[in-house]
Amino acid sequence: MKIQNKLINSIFQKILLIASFSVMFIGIGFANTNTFTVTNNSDADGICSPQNCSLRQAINSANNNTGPDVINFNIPGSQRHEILLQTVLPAITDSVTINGTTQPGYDIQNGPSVGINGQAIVNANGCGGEAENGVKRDYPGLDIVAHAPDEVVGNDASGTQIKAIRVENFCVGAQVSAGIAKPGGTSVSSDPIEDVVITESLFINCIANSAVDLQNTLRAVLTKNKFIDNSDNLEFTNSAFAVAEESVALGGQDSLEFLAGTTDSIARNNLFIVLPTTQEVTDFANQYDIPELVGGTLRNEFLIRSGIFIQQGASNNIAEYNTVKRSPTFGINLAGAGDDNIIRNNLVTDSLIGISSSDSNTIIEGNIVRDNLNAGIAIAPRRVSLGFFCPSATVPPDLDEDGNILNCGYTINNFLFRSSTGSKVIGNTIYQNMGPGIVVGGTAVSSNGMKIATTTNNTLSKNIIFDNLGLAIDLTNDSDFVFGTLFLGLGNAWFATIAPDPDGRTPNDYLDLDLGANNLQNFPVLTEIEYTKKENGEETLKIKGTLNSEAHKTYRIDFYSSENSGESEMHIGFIEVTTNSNGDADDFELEKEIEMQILPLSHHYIAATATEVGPDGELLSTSELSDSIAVLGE
Ligand SMILES: [Ca+2]
Ligand SMILES: [Ca+2]
Ligand SMILES: [Ca+2]
Ligand SMILES: [Ca+2]
Repeated sequence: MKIQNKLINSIFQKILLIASFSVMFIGIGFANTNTFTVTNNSDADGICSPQNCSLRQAINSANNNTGPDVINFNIPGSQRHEILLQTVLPAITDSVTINGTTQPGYDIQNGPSVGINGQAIVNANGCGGEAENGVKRDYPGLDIVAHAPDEVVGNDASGTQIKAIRVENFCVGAQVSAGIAKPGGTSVSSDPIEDVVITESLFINCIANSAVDLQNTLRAVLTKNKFIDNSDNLEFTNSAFAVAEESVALGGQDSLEFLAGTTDSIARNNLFIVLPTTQEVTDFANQYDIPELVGGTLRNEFLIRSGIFIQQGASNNIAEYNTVKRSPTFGINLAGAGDDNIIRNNLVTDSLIGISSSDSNTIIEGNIVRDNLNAGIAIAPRRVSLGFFCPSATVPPDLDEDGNILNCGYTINNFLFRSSTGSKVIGNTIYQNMGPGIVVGGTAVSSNGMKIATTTNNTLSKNIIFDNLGLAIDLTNDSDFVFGTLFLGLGNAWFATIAPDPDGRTPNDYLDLDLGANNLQNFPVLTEIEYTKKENGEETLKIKGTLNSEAHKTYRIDFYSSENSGESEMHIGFIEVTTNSNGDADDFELEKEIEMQILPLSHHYIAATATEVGPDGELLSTSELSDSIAVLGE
């Protein structure tokens, strides 16, 4: 009997459990998920009703209704609809999908057909200054925070999606804040937020650290967005597994930044034109209905810097398949960042320097780097000058009328130095740059003349380098050849000092005892090429040479053929040699059958590099390119 009772009780409990699960399921599936449809472009406050609903009312209602909701649009009229906000919208504190593609007449080619405009807020309140209570003025457009400050039980903005919304004329004053969509809230200490998606949206004239500022996000995805004339476009801070792809940015002081603590994130298939032409601006403005920019130039060029900027300890990120054009500093810049970032298969053109790194273990691979005003690719130490550095908005700086920092709360007058070691620059195509193809160098020197940071163990291999004004590869100890950054808080200044042709060929020295960029690795000396044509028509080349470097070490000699001397158009093979006690690897020899695939008939010149091989077979510092010798004599 006892057993039977127990069984009955158990069955009863199971039924209760199932019943309660059903209630929960119904609760999530039906009772709590609402669709709020915006029916007008007013800025009315309150809550949303089916007949009369502003975007502000829809956000209020979605926030109040715990659990994911949907905000759709059905505003009468086929023209583009603009919601002129008088005050900032309520922060999004609960998961919501704001879907601009639902507005009748939406066409992805024409961009968002609904949008918010913050001009009246900026007109009334100014931007970037300091309010009376000492709190920075923040007027973001769409502010996505983890949850409400009063922590409504169950509220969580994770999973929020913004689709096809035009976001225009907003301003965020505080340093850490975003322009417009800022998941994670106004400071980096806010709670993390997951799975935020921002797609097909258009950000215009948003003055802030960034038009889209992702902080403390996991797995955020930004796809097919457009950015024009913002002071910055897109930033990741303390984020992981984020993706920014298929977006276009015209202007922006840094088009895309991976900042402090950002890891395992990807920027892919984006087009960043840092200094667009008038025609490019006009085309974009016509397509997206920005009449004030037609025939003109961007308004926010004053702080323009790089296309992709990875800094402040961001590690293990990837930038791939992006096109970066016309940066007045660096197309892609890894500066004082974390390590182990990968820059691959990008096209970088018409910038001051195409790709630069002052970090460790950067992989720069398969990029096309051409038509840059100085070097194509530069690996160098970095001197970071910290004049007034305001690292946190919790210490708001005093500003003058022009936004220049008068007092930062605290200041650091110091220089930071950073070496650049262990990078792999492999398989890039580098041509028509106005300086060296690849430059490795710069010994950073302290104010009292001490050499502090040099750049070593960077491997340069299988790069296609031709038609540059400087050397194919230049190792230099020119102490002027350092990259500097001067942080002035909101008044960021930026400088990059680099000589277009740092010091030319660095002579070999006996036993290679000299130090500096890549330890000023000695290059091989090619001595002879033997060309043989056998009776069966088979053609072979024997390339002979010598290397003097450190004693009892192993070096890899890479051979390249080219149409012109001083270039490396095609990698044709390599051998490893070991030096004796005099540092000599005499009379090494590479024998190669000539095949069209490996040596086109026009390739009359052979040159080589030497790369130190470490004890475990790892490739370390690479030399400059040797003098070329002609295959068949001159
Ligand atoms: Ca909700
Ligand atoms: Ca040199
Ligand atoms: Ca040397
Ligand atoms: Ca040396």
